[in-house]
Formats: sequence, C-alpha cells, structure tokens
Amino acid sequence: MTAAYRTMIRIRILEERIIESANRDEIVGFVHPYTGQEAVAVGVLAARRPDEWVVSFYRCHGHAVAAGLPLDGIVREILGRSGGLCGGKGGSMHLADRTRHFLGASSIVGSQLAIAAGVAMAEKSAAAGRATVVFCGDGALGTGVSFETLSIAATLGLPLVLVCEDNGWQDQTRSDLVRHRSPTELVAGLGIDHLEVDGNDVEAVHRAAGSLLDRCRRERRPQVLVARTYLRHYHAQVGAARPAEYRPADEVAYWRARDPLDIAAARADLTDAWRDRCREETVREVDETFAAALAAPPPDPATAAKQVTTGPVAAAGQVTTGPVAVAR
Ligand SMILES: Cc1ncc(C[n+]2csc(CCOP(=O)(O)OP(=O)(O)O)c2C)c(N)n1
Ligand SMILES: [Mg+2]
Repeated sequence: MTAAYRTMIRIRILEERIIESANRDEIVGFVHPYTGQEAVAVGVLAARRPDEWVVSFYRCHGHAVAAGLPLDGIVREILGRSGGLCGGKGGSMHLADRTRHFLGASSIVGSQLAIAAGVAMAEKSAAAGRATVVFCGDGALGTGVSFETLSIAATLGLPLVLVCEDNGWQDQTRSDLVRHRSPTELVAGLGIDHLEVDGNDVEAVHRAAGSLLDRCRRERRPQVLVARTYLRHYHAQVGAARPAEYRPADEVAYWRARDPLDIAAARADLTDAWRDRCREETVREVDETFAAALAAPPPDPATAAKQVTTGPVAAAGQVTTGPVAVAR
C-alpha cells in the first residue's frame, strides 16, 4: 500500500506542477490534469504484467507514471523539450514509450479502443497469453467506435481489458445529459463481463483489475472495469486559460472529501508525519525534474520529420512510405 501511495502522490504533485507551468504559459497546447483519479491508474497498472500493452488517451500523465515511464522523459515531453519520450514533439496528450509497453495516447475520443483492439487481436494469436489494457473516459462510451470495438472484441474473443474512468462529465457537459445509460448498463447490454468499482479506493481497484486481468488472460475475451471517480480540478486548460468551476459546489465538495490519497493513507495507517515527508521528497524530485527539463533545448527543427513512423516495420527515426512521406 505504501508503494501505491507513493505512486499516487507522484502523480498528484506532477499534475500540480504541470498546472503551475501551464499557468506560466510554459506548455504549448492542451493539458488535461488527472488529479483525483490517481487510484484508477495506480490500482489497474499495479495488476498488469510489465510486458502487457497499455493504450491511453489524452488524460495520460497518470497512466504514464503508473506504468513506470521515466519522470524526466514525461516532463520533457509535456514541456516540448529534447529528451522527451517522443522527442518533445508529441506533447501532453501523446505520451508513448514502447520499451515499457506503453503504446501511446490518442486525443480522438474513443479511438484508443479501436487501436487497443488491434493490439489485442495480435496478442490473441501470440503464445504469451497477455492481456491488453486500454483506458477511456465515460464520455468515450457514447462514441460509435467504442460500440463497434466492444462488439467485435466480444465476437472475436479479444484479450482486452477496458478501464472506463467514469468521472460523470465530458468536458463541461454532464454525462447523464447526453448519454442514455450508465457505462455499466451499456457494457452489460453488450453482454460483456464487467465490474463496477469505487475508483477512489486503490485497493478495491487493484483487486477488481487483478481479477478481470486474470480472467482475460485465461478465457481470452474482453473485460470491462468501470471505475467511479471525479476530477479534482477541471477538464483541461490551454496555456493559462482554464475554465471557471462549471460543476455544482455540493458535488465538488462531496468528491473532494473522498480524496484517493486520504483513503489509501487511512487504510494503511500512514501517519501525517510520514505523508508530509513523502510529499516533501516528491516535491523535490518533481521540482528538480522540471528545472532540468526547462533548461533543455526544444527539439532540433532538423528532426521534425524523424520519428514519423507508421509502425514497427519502420526503424526508429525513419519516415515510412505513405502520405507523410509523400508530403515531404
Ligand atoms: C472524436 C472527438 N470528439 C470530440 C472531442 C473533444 N473532446 C475532447 S475531451 C472530450 C470529453 C470526453 O469525456 P470523457 O470520455 O468522459 O473523458 P474525460 O475527459 O472526462 O476524462 C471531448 C468531447 C475529441 N477530442 N474527439
Ligand atoms: Mg468523463
């Protein structure tokens, strides 16, 4: 439990530092903070095997940290610096690290399900018996591509574990205003194995994810975990521009009182002194990482067309044939 707590606070402090940086206009493009949802990434990814593929979406910082990607590479990528995980050219919404089986993150809502289903299709015929993990928001379950993907995954028996982070909102729209059924009801309607869990309770998430992953590896068919959670901050900001609070005050207060870090600390009897020390150590680590990243140069313009690969066939740094190469 202390390891889970450490990873959760690492995500929390990283996100708080990212928000500070965005407020100073140090980050180009959108930033989607993961604060409040830390227990989902940490609980799920502690249950995956390190060689199982993970596919994420634009709210990907927490998934990247929980998957064990290096903090330095994450921060440099978000700040658009050389040495970033994708050479500083992908930014906040596109963290990827194939060496750690973190395939990448997509900013097109729902598209990550189809990408992950393709990975699971390849894994189905492999001998390793691995599951593929994909994260999505609750709004993503309203997209056509998610239904097509879940339907084909169930039909073909793809070893896919979908983790739906149900924070009740999609950007500044309440999900129940635009979606006829809850994520659990939608998945149940498709006849897919699923569990619903308190997404702010890291232990409960870990237990549920562990059992779904086991069943997925054993029985080779899709599984869905719906984790009820909430964002502590807001949907996203661009540079320093962020929305005023758009959610009801009592709802925000309810969830703020259910902080996943507090729940984990109470469960493991972590003292305030231990938590303070842990916070201080993490703040120091994150501050040092940011200082080094901010001192690093932006990507060399000469590398602009490098790493524009279309698949494992292409060697790193090579531009493969196809529209991108033609456009050059
Ligand atoms: C196909 C597509 N439509 C719309 C958008 C704009 N958009 C970005 S995030 C978002 C809300 C998605 O909500 P949800 O899936 O619940 O995830 P959350 O942001 O709450 O984590 C929308 C509509 C997009 N990126 N892609
Ligand atoms: Mg949502």
